[in-house]
Parts: sequence; structure tokens; C-alpha cells
Amino acid sequence: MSKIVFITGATSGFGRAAARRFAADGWSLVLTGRRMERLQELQDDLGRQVPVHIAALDVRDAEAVQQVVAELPEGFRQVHALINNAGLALAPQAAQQVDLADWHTMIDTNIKGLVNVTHALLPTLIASGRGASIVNLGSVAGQWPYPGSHVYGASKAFVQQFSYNLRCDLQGTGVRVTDIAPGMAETEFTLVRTKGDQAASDRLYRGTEPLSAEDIAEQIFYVASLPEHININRLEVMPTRQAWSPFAVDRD
Ligand code: NDP
Ligand code: 8X3
Repeated sequence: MSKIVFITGATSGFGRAAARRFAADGWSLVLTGRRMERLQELQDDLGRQVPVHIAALDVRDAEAVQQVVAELPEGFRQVHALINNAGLALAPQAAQQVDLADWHTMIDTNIKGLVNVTHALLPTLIASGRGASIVNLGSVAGQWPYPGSHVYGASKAFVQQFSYNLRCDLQGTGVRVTDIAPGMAETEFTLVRTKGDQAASDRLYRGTEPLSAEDIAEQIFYVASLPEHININRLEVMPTRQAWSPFAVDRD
């Protein structure tokens, strides 16, 4: 029987590319996200290859998360890999210029949403046992500070530490946990961060060579399909043309 992967944020970017990557290897797919029409398109497409179950889900809604997991149909229940990918950045301005609501949205999605889905699926993943995986999408922003990252980066630092701490508690169950921390990748991420400013998104990626959604999907697939005795704890991936800057110094 094929393995089952449960992906959050499957309607765009890394999540959608990961759905295609797992389908290419014959996995059954549980695809979730808020935009039902995009999930439907994916089911119409990938459903020709592998079994696909779709569910409209806002990860911020803990009850809805529990319900989606409880109502997984026969053939999609014994989830083997959870890809905690749903997430977003908002408000690229300096912290002192940001609406509190935007901070709350990032915390509710990137932290509480990820925790909601993990909590709901832990018993299933433990039942799947040796070789099961939780792959969390962190970010380079969880490790390296930069202006305008404020709560976004802090939320991804949570993802890293939560991943490590989960590993401690899951020791002996055979369930693996990985924090994948991508750098600059061209998806709808910047369009969302700038609240729909396509020109700003295009400017950010122009003249360089960002990672693609497929690049990260390949890494997600890789860590979830390694031999059962291998756990990648953290995988930080940057485009070759991205690196760090010098410290900023305020001078007279
Ligand atoms: P996209 O904006 O292309 O995709 C984000 C996905 O998250 C969408 O499918 C969206 O689906 C989903 N999502 C957002 N909010 C919610 C919610 N409340 N409930 C359920 N789903 C939600 O961005 P990426 O693919 O780039 O981002 C995926 C992950 O990777 C995020 O966690 C992001 O922080 C992280 N990341 C991105 C990087 C980049 O440079 N692109 C680099 C490092 C990390 P829908 O709107 O349909 O609900
Ligand atoms: C997204 C990558 O560099 O915008 O997490 O923080 S970055």
C-alpha cells in the first residue's frame, strides 16, 4: 500500500510543488489549504496518478484541524509524513511601523497553526512508527536576523526549537522531525508579505537566481524518504547568490 503524506498549505509554492513531488513517487496525498478551488485543481490533476483527498483548512482553527484529521476517509488515515508548510510573512516594514494584527496573524499561523496540526496528527504518526516524518518549514529568518523580520523570524525560531524539542519527546517512537530552513525562494510568499504588491515581489527576485518551489519540494521529499535510521535535524538551504551581510553600525 502506498504511503500517505499530509501537506498543509498545498495551494501554492512549496506545498503545491511537494504535492507533485510525492505524487511522482506514488504517495497518496492529503492536501489542505484555505483556497478550495486550487485544491480541486490539484485533485483533478494529481488524482489521475495517485489517490488524493482534499480538505479546505485554516490551520489557525484548532477545532477544524481536529475535525479534518478525524474525518480522513479510509485509505488516507495512516499518515506517514506530515509536511507543516502553511505559513506566511506580513509587514516587511520596521517593527515600530507594523500593525499588531499582522504580528498576531503570523503567530496564529506559523506557530499556533503548526502546533495545532502537529498535535492532531501525533498519535497517527506515532502509530505509523519507524520511518514516519514531521517536516516543518522554518526559514533562514529563524536563525539570522534582518530588518523587517521581527515576528516572522521569531516565529521561525520557534519552529526550529519546537522541532528539536519534539525530537527529544519522540525518541524511541521512530518518528523523525526535521526543520527545513530555506532562504530566498520565488513563490507567492513576497506577494503575500507585501499584501499584493506584484511589482515589489518581481523586484525582489529580479537579477538574481532565487530557489524555486521545486528546489524545496525536492528537499522535503528527500528528508521524508531517507532510510528509517536517518534523521536530518535541520536543513538550511540558500540560493548560491544569497549570503550574509556585514553588521549594521549606527555612526554619528
Ligand atoms: P506561498 O505564499 O506560495 O504559500 C503559502 C501557503 O500557506 C499557501 O498554500 C497558503 O494557502 C498557506 N497558508 C497560509 N496561511 C494559511 C492558513 N491560515 N491556513 C492554511 N494554510 C495557510 O509561500 P511559500 O510556499 O514560499 O511558503 C511556504 C512556507 O515556507 C511558509 O511557512 C513560509 O514561511 C516558508 N518559507 C518561505 C520562503 C520563501 O522565500 N518563499 C523561505 C523560507 C521559508 P491558502 O492561502 O490557500 O490557505
Ligand atoms: C523566507 C526567507 O529571507 O525572506 O523565510 O526571510 S526570507
